[in-house]
Amino acid sequence: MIKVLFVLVLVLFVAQIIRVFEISSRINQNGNEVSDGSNNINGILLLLAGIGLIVFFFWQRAEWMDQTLQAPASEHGVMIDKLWDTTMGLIMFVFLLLTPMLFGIAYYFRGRKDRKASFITHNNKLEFFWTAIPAVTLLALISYGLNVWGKIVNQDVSDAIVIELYAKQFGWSARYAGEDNKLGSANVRYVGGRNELGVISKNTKEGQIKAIDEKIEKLLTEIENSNNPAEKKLKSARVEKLEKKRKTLLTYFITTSKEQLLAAEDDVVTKELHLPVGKKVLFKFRSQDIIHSAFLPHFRVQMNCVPGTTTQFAFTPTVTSNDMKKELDNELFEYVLLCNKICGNAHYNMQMKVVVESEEDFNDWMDTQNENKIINL
Ligand SMILES: [Cu+2]
Repeated sequence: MIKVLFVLVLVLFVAQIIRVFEISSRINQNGNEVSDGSNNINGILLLLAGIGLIVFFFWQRAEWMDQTLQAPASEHGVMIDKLWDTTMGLIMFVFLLLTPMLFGIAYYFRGRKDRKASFITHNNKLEFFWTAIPAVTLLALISYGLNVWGKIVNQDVSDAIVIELYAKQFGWSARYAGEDNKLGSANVRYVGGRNELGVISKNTKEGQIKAIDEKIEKLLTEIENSNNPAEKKLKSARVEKLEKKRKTLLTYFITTSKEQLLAAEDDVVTKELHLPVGKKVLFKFRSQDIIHSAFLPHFRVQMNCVPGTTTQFAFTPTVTSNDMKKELDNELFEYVLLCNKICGNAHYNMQMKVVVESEEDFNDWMDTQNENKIINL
């Protein structure tokens, strides 16, 4: 009822306001004409707005241009930058051509008492040109973009190093495929203990089952020693749940092929991403919880990480971290992997350090990661 009254009051209020305007415009009927003076003011303001826009454009360039990304540190990055420069160049050309026209014409042809506007109702030639020129330009740009994207995603990856990038709220893990260059299977139900990625292997299965069995045993003794029927019931339910989980884990293990179980054993999970320079890398992206986006700005790489499926991206890093430090004259510079999809309250800090180094250094680093091998988890 109160809501209805509220709406009614609102409607009446608006009606009253409209009436006030009606009456006041009737009173001012003769003084309502736009004068040359106010036309001049409007014309000059438009001209100033146009000049302001152009000045602001050049100011932005001068002030912020050095904060844009430096030259790409990957092979395909050169193509992406060229595409970007072409698109931006065209946009700037159109902006600098049309802005003075738009605001200049608005100023030049501002209203004047002694001038009458002429008008054209229709002009086929004009219609044709202003439809055809943007259409052809966009078609060319889109074809160019699709062509570049096609080249980037259709690379030969037969000799690429396979690395899994695993996203979760809020952090990244990398999994190297080991000597066989084959990643083992994984399932979110296998996540537990040090097996953060849920990799399915003989020892991760045994570890999980052992942990479950210990929990069940503990609960069973507690049930036996308890005199509280409510507590007994609660704990029995928990035992039942754990037994169900045990069964699920075993089912996943049984349905994983022997080759895949073996492939998983030499996989290595790390908290830093190291890449050998000049070698093609094939990233396989997974997510544990929601959609994240793996973003490596310096390499011009971005790909969504989608729960329940695997996405991929292949590229070749061309500049080592040390060379980039020298080039930028910044000792503190590091490549970085970021999340580029707002995924929750700690999204801003979801990142992983990336190191590009010589193949020798890469192999040395790999040797220090032994304890992170799946077989040693
Ligand atoms: Cu994220």
